Amino acid sequence: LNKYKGVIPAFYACYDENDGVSEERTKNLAVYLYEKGVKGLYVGGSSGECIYQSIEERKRTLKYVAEKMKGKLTLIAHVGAPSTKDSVALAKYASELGYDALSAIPPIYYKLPESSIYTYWTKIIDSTELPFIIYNIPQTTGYNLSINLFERLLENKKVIGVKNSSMPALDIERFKTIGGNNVIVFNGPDEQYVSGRLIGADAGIGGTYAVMPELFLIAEEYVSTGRFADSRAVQREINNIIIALNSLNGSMYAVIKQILKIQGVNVGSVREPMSPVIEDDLAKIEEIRDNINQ
Ligand code: HMN
Repeated sequence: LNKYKGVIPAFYACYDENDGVSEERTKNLAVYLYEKGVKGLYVGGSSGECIYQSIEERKRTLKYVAEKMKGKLTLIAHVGAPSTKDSVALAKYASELGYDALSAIPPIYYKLPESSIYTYWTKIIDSTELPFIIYNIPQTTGYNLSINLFERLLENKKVIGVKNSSMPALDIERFKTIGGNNVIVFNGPDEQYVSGRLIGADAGIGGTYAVMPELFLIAEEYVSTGRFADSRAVQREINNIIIALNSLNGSMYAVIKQILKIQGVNVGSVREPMSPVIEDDLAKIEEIRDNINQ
């Protein structure tokens, strides 16, 4: 499981000027992150605006990233979609492309019983030979992975981990304690990277890593070498930046993309109903960018 241990940015949706998925920009972002020294990429998740994209667009993003990074980075494909049918189609496609692992949120919108959630995840898992990482993100899906369902899913040897984005660090501790060494637990909340790692997460996947990979890589180095006071100081810096990213008019991802653009990696803006950045905020965005790089 070592290939999953490290800093894994959640990959962004990369659009052209007409809001279409851009091959060139997708590949550029992948190369940019590779050169920063990250361990892998989590493609097509929340940060990938998966819920706003057609299955065709999601397939194209999966393809472009694989074409550039297969064999170089650990590639995790997020394949969760509203219907089981679409999720399975994405899973099969990611498997053909040579992804290392699959991941999926639980079913969204309708409140389904745990038996349906179990069947949903299991059908995705059964559709390919790839390992599977459960994605728990109750604040957006409305479902919080129960210990009972977690244990049931772990009976399937293809389930190798959980990406936990709920805020209680306790959840990470529980999943790690129950999963043990055969299961990899990913920290989800970037604001708690250091605490997540200390309480049991083996690695991290996050939506703000790509705009400040150096900071997460340093935090990881400090945690793994026992320099806890230093790791806390880096976490404070990270949190100041995340709070600033969320203090403007555009959605956090729009602000992040504007910063990437200033740095020479243009991945377009966000898809509506997420809001783009506004002219009045551009100077403040420059300031955030300077804080990241100081
Ligand atoms: C993904 O699936 O693309 C992200 O990794 C999801 C991730 O856990 C993010 N959580 C949410 O979006 C709710 C965090 O990385 C989040 O972006 C970060 O903690 C800033 O709040």
